[in-house]
Amino acid sequence: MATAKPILYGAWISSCSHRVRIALNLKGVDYEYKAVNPRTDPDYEKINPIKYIPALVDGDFVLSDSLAIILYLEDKYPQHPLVPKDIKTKGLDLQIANIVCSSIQPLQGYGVIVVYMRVG
Ligand SMILES: N[C@@H](CCC(=O)N[C@@H](CS)C(=O)NCC(=O)O)C(=O)O
Repeated sequence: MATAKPILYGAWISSCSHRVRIALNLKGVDYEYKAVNPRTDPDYEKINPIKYIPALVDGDFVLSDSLAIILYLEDKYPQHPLVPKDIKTKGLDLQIANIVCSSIQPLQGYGVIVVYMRVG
């Protein structure tokens, strides 16, 4: 029996979604892409109650957060590894990834921009 393809929920404007699409494509995973507006699509809240993209649906398993999804994909699809074996290189790679995910990207998010535009 064929296994269902994983489904990635994302949006064209979302760099977090792009990260996961790049990982899926580098690994050659056959997946379905569904574009959503996480703020206005009422059905999306049922998939990811915190209403953030991306989210990956793999069978009955739902995972959100781009880095968590990428590390899940790395374990599930070991072909074309994304994470180095060398622990120092791996540490530095995760450092860069976390700076992007936690220190740079959130400042460009809708929430921050909307608050800044109201206050500034
Ligand atoms: N740490 C999360 C951040 C997710 C995130 O900020 N997603 C943005 C799009 S890139 C989002 O869904 N924003 C919706 C909103 O601000 O309402 C990740 O890396 O996936």
